[in-house]
Amino acid sequence: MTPRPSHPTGENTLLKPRSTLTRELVNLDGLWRFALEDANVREPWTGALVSKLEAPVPSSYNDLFADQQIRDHVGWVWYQRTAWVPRGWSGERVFLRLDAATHEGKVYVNDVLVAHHVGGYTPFEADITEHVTPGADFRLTVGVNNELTRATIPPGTISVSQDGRRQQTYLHDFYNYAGLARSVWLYSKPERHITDVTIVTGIIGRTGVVDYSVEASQETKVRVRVLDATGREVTNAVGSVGTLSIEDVLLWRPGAAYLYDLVVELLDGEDMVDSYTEHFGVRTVEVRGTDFLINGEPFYFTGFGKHEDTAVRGKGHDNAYLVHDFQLLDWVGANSFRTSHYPYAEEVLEFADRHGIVVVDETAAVGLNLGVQGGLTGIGPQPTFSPDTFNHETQAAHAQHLREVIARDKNHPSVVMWSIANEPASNEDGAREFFEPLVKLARQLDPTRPLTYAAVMFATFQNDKIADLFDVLSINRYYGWYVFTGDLKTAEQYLERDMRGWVEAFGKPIMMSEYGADTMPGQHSIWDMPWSEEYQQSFLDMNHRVFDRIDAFIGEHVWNFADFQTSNGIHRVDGNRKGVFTRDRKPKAAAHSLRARWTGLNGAKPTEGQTKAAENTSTDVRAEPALEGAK
Ligand code: GCB
Repeated sequence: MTPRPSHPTGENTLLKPRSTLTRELVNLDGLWRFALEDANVREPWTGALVSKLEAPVPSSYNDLFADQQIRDHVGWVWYQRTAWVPRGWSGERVFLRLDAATHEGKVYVNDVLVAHHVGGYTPFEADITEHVTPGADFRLTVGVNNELTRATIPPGTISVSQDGRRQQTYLHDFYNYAGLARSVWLYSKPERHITDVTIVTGIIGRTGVVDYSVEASQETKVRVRVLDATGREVTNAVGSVGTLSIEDVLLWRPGAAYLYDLVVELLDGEDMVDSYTEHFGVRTVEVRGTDFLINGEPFYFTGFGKHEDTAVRGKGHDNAYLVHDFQLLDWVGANSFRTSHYPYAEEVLEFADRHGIVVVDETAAVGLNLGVQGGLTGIGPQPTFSPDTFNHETQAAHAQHLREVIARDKNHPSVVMWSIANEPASNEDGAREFFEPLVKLARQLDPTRPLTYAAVMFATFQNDKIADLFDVLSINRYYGWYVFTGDLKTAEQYLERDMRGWVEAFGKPIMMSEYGADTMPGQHSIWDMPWSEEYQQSFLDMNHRVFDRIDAFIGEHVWNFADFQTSNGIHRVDGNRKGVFTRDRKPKAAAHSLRARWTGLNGAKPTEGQTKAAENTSTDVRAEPALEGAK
């Protein structure tokens, strides 16, 4: 087996490739030759990949072919195409950038391995100048491996079946789609070039304060200019680190985005050596008491946990779905979403920046929890955090992933909070030792944004070991679905007691990061019948009654925006059906009731006038919840 590098090869920059005055960009999406690895299709790459199959980029490969072996494949697959280096690029440095290779990627230019990266949802690049010739073509071969292990984020386990097939299991329900699900780029940069730009904004009165810092491949004079949305220069400065002021600033606000451009130029005397433009918005984010403030004003999150998931293309990025999903978010009155359970394609964040949708940016650390398989108790047969289970190697992979996510997404105004894990075993011994250094690292990498993690049902306000390290309590709860199924009255009492317990124990803002009920469109009932469209509505209404009674509540993200594909399991009929929209984005009845609630709220905290007082507000609960049927 080839060694697994712990960090991207090449320059450690995750700046999105853009065409500018000094940089050119060639998109390499399209149909590539494709094959599973076998005795003939494998490294070293010294020739053509011989296969009848072609796979589109960007797309996951799993659902494309009528072949179970491909869908269930565990290991490497290979993609190949020919690419041309434009002849005008002589004297420039030539780079390849893969926006994602899920979960491990290797890149060959002709016969040379130029990049190797682990981590399926973050980009990596390689400087291939020495291996290509402007005006000539080259053979580009990309290997992608979908294996999840204890040393990957997300984690998983590989076993071998009795008949010798390798099988992948993992600790999250969404399907482990793999392949080149995001774009591939060939691009040029000048010899001396900008490698990183960081922008942090503040507001003093009517002035926007913009702290910037620029890194370059060689020390060179730096000039920065701020342009407003009409392209007019509003301020400028010289120096690689500095502060700019924008008088009468137009703020980036939820629902009313306004973006400026920071044009960064490297100068040699008066000659421009390199130029790169980063878009940014001026806004502040702060947690104060039990409020989440954007630009100093309390913000109430309405929206969803989403997935990158559509039929056939799996997690393949698709601009038509991007536009349509945001239209539906707007239609339903959602002001935000969480990138559950991995960082999404950069196009999604850029779209959110432009359209004023607020994002909780989550890492791919989903499933650091062996207890979820433990059923009734939530304590698995093995402890989650131990030398034999999730250990220093897992933690190192998580840390590296955090570095890459924050490096990639730090300048997006839409991103207001990092969620560093989904449903870890925060109730188990070892959780604090695992997470405390990661929290510290995240705060070093980005001191400006609040931190959260989504807490699993088994982590309660009494046994959770890490919540005090974070700024916002994000709670995933399924009262009325996995517990008290069909009994919303009891569910309401337990939910309220649970939420009030967190608020009293930690005194922090709290949001529901997941609540939802599987629903078959077309299933109807006059009773509280799970799976019916009416039950999904009543389930959400019950949750909202509780949220509206608790002052510290700062938001609600329904699980899930749309139905999505899962691994095989008896809980699932063609995937997870907790979508408020179907997988092809048709509204279930709950979409209409959410719309009525959220368009009324308009991003503000619910007030008494906006919500009906609950009929039954009693929190006198006698029995302990039976966790029977819990996942
Ligand atoms: C959860 C997970 C989410 C699942 C969901 C469910 O708690 O965070 O990934 O899809 O439950 O529907 O079971």
